[in-house]
Amino acid sequence: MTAAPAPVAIIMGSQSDWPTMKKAADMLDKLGVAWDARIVSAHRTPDRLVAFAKGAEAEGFKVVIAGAGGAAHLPGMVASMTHLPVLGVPVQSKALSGQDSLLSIVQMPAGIPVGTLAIGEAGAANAGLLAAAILASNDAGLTARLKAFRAAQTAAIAEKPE
Ligand code: RP5
Repeated sequence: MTAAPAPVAIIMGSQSDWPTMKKAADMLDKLGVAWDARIVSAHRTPDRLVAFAKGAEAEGFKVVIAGAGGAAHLPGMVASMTHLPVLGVPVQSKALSGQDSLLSIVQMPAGIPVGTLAIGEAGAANAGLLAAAILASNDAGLTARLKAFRAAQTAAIAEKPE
């Protein structure tokens, strides 16, 4: 029997983005959603970018999470070549603390959407949650796991500080 393809692609511009983007993978693991991570650079591997974006749907992906830092063209370029939902994660850059990444990703012209998350690890974790929520629209089991995650998160918050 052939295993079903992973529904979520996690792509990033550099190996150096992985510690951030792993937070998306960790969240998807918690929710029982399979993922496949790849390094795809808009600047350093443009042909790989085009091949990935044009082939993502045929590969069986349903959602793309794309993280990049600095002049972060990756999410927008991928979104221009696929109809899959693209979630952009601005990776915290050294020079401008991710403000550059955020503005590069969020300011898409009308017509090519990128769902932009917060800078850094929080954005990556939330991209995992959002990808799961997109997939959950026709997956009752995943909906239940998302609700359980929220309930556990709520239960873990103390009423008073120690
Ligand atoms: C971007 O340049 C990557 O997404 C990364 O955030 C940033 C720095 O890359 P490295 O120089 O660490 O490879 O393309």
